[in-house]
Amino acid sequence: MEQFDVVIRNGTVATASDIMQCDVGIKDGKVAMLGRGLPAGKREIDAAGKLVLPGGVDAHCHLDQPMEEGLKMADDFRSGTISAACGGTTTVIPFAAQARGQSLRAAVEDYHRRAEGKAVVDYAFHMIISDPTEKVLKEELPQLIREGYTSFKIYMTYDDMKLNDRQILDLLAVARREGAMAMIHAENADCISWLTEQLEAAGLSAPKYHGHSRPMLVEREATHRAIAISELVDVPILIVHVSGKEAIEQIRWAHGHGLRIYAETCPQYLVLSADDLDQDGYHGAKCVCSPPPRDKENQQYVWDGLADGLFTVFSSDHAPFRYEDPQGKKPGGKEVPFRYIPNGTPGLETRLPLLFSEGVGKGRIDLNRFVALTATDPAKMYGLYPRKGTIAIGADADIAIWDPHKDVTISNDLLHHDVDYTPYEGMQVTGWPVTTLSRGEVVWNEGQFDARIGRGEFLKCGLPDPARPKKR
Ligand code: DUC
Ligand code: ZN
Ligand code: ZN
Repeated sequence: MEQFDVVIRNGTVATASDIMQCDVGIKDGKVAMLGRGLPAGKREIDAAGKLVLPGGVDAHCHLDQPMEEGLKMADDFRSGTISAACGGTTTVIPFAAQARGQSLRAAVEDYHRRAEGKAVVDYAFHMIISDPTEKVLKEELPQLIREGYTSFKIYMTYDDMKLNDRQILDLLAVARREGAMAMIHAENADCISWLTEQLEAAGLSAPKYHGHSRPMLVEREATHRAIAISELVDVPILIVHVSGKEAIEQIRWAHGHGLRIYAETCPQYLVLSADDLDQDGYHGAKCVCSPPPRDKENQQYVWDGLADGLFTVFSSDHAPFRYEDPQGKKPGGKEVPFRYIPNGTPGLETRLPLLFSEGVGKGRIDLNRFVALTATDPAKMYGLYPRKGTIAIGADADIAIWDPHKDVTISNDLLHHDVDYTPYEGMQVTGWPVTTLSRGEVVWNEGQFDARIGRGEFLKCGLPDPARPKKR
């Protein structure tokens, strides 16, 4: 009888720290052995000429998140996780969002119902807290953290989500006491609403003015305020979707002062720019997301931060709204002023190929850094390591096998999400995941997705080591 269920043979295995020519033996969904000339498996995969990488951990994506009246996300856990798997991602962490007036536990329970029976890869939840009542702060949040929901997002903008500084202080104090990771969307809400009114009064409401309503300054100010609040409470935070220079400068300042401030960025801040919001007609709506894409100089700052360790996490921030959809980018079937365009771009399936091609392929980051940013470090940030995010004995056999030379012209027809466009249409990339294994099961191979819908398992997260306070 074969010792292994699967053996991946002759590939180049890379982790966040090592690169080795070896075979990977998989048994019962786990990596069981690394070595040369392993005995036969029930299934043999020849990875000669290929890269064998940990499956991606996409630690920031939005799937089937309840929206305000009239809007709907295009991807649920089924289409979203299929798209993830076909793009080499084997773990997703979307958001259980609390509506104002809703109990946090009810939001989490509702989100479980949305995921169960649908996910094809494993998933954990972050929470979004929009209503930090006494009950949430004293009972629900501490209890949920202890049950394996060990991270939550705080919004500093959006009328239905934003928290004031006092509320953020209260939540960070809970994060500190319980050991959770707080993620912060840092944009100054009042500046945005004031600028939006000024623009509208001047008749400037086309999609491109979304960018004008959220200049870098509003992100810089909120980033600095979030850093100061984190310093006061003495608890690490993670700033999500950082878009450019001025926010990066604040984070560098914090690092220079010995503060534990982590940062995430996303593909849209590397390869999209304000020009993409300024497409003919209303097409710029496809690239409306917050913070907005900036310019070439800002892109370079983001690249520098990816290369030199300023950023810890590279996520998609997949926020899927169809373009031709009355519940999507054209609410009510109309081309609306920018303030009513739902924010977000799709990108679960293109996250890894874009960073691989533009980053590793063009010599901006090396392969180990690519693995760290896309798999290992997100798993560490959110308490999933070492089960997820690496190739090591005993880890889940979540693996993406890459053809590093495969040339692909990105087209929405190739992708598996339920969105009717990709912002990256027509982009040429080199390198694509050709086979994806989730817990040792081949779910994507040579252009075919094949796995039982609902096979994805919920992951309870441990307390993340990086969330420990400095105790200064
Ligand atoms: N923030 C997100 O994290 N995702 C989509 C839109 C937003 O503002
Ligand atoms: Zn956000
Ligand atoms: Zn998001």
